[in-house]
Amino acid sequence: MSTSEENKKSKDLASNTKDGKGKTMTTNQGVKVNDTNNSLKSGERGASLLEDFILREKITHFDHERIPERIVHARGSGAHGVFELYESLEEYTKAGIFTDIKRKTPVFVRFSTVAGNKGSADLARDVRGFATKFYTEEGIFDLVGNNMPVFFIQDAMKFPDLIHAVKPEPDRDIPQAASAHDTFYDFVSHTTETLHNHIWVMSDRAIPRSLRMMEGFGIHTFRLINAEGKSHFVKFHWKPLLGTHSITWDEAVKIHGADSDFHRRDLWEAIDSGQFPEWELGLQIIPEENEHKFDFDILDPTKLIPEEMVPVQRIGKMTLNRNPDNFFAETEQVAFHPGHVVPGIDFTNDPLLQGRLFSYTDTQLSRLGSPNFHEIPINRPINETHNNQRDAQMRMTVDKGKTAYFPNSIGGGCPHLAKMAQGGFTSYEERIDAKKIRSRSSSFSDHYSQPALFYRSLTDWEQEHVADAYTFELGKCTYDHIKERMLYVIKQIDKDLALKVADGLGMKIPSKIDQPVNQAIGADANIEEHQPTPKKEYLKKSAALSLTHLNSDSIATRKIAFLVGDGFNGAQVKKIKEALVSKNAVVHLVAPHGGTVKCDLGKEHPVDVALLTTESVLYDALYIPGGAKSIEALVKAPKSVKFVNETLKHCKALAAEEDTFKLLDKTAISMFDKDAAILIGKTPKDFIKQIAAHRNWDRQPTAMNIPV
Ligand code: HDE
Repeated sequence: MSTSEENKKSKDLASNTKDGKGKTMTTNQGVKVNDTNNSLKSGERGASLLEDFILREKITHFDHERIPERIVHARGSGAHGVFELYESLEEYTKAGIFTDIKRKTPVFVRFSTVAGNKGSADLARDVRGFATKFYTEEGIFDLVGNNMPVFFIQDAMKFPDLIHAVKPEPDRDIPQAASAHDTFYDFVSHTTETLHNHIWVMSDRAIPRSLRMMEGFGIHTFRLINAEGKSHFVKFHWKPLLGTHSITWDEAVKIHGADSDFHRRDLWEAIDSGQFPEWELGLQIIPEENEHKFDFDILDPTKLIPEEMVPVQRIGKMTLNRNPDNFFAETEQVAFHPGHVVPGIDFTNDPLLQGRLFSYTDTQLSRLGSPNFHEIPINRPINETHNNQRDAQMRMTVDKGKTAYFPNSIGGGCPHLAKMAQGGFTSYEERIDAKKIRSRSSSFSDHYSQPALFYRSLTDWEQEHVADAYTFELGKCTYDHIKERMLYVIKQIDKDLALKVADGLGMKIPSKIDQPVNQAIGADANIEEHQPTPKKEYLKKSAALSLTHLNSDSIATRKIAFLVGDGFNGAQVKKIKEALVSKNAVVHLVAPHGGTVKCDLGKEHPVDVALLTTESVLYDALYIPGGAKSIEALVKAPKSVKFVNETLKHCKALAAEEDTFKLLDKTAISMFDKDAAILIGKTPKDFIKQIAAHRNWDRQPTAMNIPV
């Protein structure tokens, strides 16, 4: 297929784009403009005149440039791409994207943080949104998921409470994009269903290395419906081909200052340089008859189905291959909706999903201002749409003809209905025979087993990070009774974890607390009956939950800093750089000054970034070439010692040549004699292996003591 044919496959916005190249400036009414710099005045130093329609049009448009940001997931980054299927899933679904292996389905993905506003920093400790719009031939399918497999709450009714608790406190509007404050922990400690998602947020999953290196999950159990109308339950997973990687909290805090657009920039630069991020779509498929065979309720969105119980089948690949042309038109105006499904995909009764099916249309009405939001280019399906809906604000379509009703004879009965065999959507005929109640199923009452399973499945260093995160977050709370309640509920998950956090807070774990922990119940409900049930251990560990099992051999797009001064060893730099670049890593020459640096061969090399304007936390690994003059220059640049020490502290790979010890002796390197990720005078192969390993976590207990 030619490149132009390929491009046609991605969502085509061409008819709506313009760039003004070579064109004359006009008003929005098409009048040519001959001055856009001066308003019309009554004399050179006179008052401006109301008749200046050019000024008024320009200012009015400007005044209305912003639309309300999303109440949640306001900060986002998007990209276009394509989804390709490996094998037909005809047995389970009739959806074309999951049965036609010849198709290349265009997609648009928007990643986001949840709590912060549109201008907040990328590295907040938070859940990440992972929303995918599939422009299928049968209509739009939106998979609006997160980078964690479970959610905070079980019923949509609690969503405003959760979000009000985590957002900045309303009297002072702080803290921005941070859960570390009283109102959030007041809520969490009273609402134990939150504890599973919460412990994921305390883990390194909440501070990803890159949007390209995180998993995605549809969270809810959905249904797949085949041509015979048979249903299977399904959970959706995105598995990144670059592996799943995170950073440390110390780096996150520093990246906030060094580059608050770290994730957005990383996604843009990777796509721009042709290093297209890829994910495989995985499905966990559960036959209808197995619905009640688990130790938990598969309709409960605070539960995951361990991969050891139902394996994830990888069924296709998504490649993000094009940056948006315009952030506002695409990333900001894109409107996702879990209710956008196509024949072959259907809902379950998960009470969180059911509430979402209402919320997402409602939110678009307030954000995008009209029920015609589907006409905005990024939201338009690629197939034709016809119905009798008409008018409303900002209608773009010019509907022809007399009839806007059904049934009709004047319009020839059109648009006519589609039978199921012609692809008409019919809902799965689930049997319902029930009383109308406002309550929570007791099958949703196990709030401790899965947070405990998650914690048990982590390695020592991951558990250490979780304990540190709880201690940091609770340390920011000011009410002792909230911290005590939290210590009490953490103890129900894992006693050792609670002891570590209590130790860090300088507090004791209370043996009992005044009020019941689960208060997500009605006023007339029996409080005792709704307390979380005792923890169960139906699985010792789930390997898939630890980051150590989600690695990849690739070092593509990893950023490696080469610390150099004038006189560096040119041959060494050439050799290591070539080896890294051949594996698609990105190399930056970091020098004590900007401009160019001269190597020992007398050649000038452009400096990618001066030490003063960068930080080690923006890189994945460090290489220091030899060259006596270069090392002397680096010794004189005080920030280079900090650069090395931080690389060590964050357990990253560090390769240096034998003659760099004048610099290395000033750093903390001697603390790490047997560190596998410190390579002195070794081959590029060893370095590449260490970069691919992401971090040498064995270093962590010592690294914590490096004072940077
Ligand atoms: Fe959302 N959510 N949500 N959410 N959500 C929105 O829709 C809502 C939930 C998720 O990049 C809003 O268009 C309710 C779960 C993502 O544009 C809003 C409930 C999951 C995005 C909304 C939930 C998500 C949103 C705000 C509880 C993971 C960003 C703007 C019933 C499966 C999509 C918008 C994008 C956005 C409501 C729970 C993921 C207000 C009421 C569970 C990734 O409609």
